[in-house]
Amino acid sequence: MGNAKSGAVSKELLQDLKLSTKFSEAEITQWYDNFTKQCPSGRITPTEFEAIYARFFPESDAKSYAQHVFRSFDTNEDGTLDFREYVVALHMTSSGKITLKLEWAFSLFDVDGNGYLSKSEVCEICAAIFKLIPKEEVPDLPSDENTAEKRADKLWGFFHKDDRERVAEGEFIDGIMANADAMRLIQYEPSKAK
Ligand SMILES: [Ca+2]
Ligand SMILES: [Ca+2]
Repeated sequence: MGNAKSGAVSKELLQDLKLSTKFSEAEITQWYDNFTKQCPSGRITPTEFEAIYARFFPESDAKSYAQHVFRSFDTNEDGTLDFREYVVALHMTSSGKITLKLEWAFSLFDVDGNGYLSKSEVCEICAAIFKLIPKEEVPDLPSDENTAEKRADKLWGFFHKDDRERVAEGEFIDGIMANADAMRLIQYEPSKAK
């Protein structure tokens, strides 16, 4: 019954996603239904993705952040997000496991994808994150975090590296885990969520 539905998620993909994300079959099927409803083409474009972020951050400029997040999720680098990439993204960002979130954060900061972070990459992502912060919240920020440059300097300081050195994934994760301030600087969550 109902097995004639052409839009169902394939067995192979279901199996693959169950293994790589630990989500249940029911959860994956539910997301697939939502995904195909909201995205009949089966692929999310960068423009659609930016629109989602614009809705989520109505009082700020989320465009460059959305572009970086999109890049970090588009693991096969074909310029769109398919259902598999979407579910893996959900898995990484919604997981309660901090190391998993930080692995994703590392890929977000690793703009050129070479497996290391440079100071300029940290500056670039800190600038994108800073643009997420609504202007009226900026005066309330600590004085060493109230510009994108200061935030990048502070964050870089947690890795104990020279400006010309680079940070490997393990060093990034250790540096963030050891400092609550660092954890705050690599993200921005709207405070007025409710
Ligand atoms: Ca893709
Ligand atoms: Ca890099």
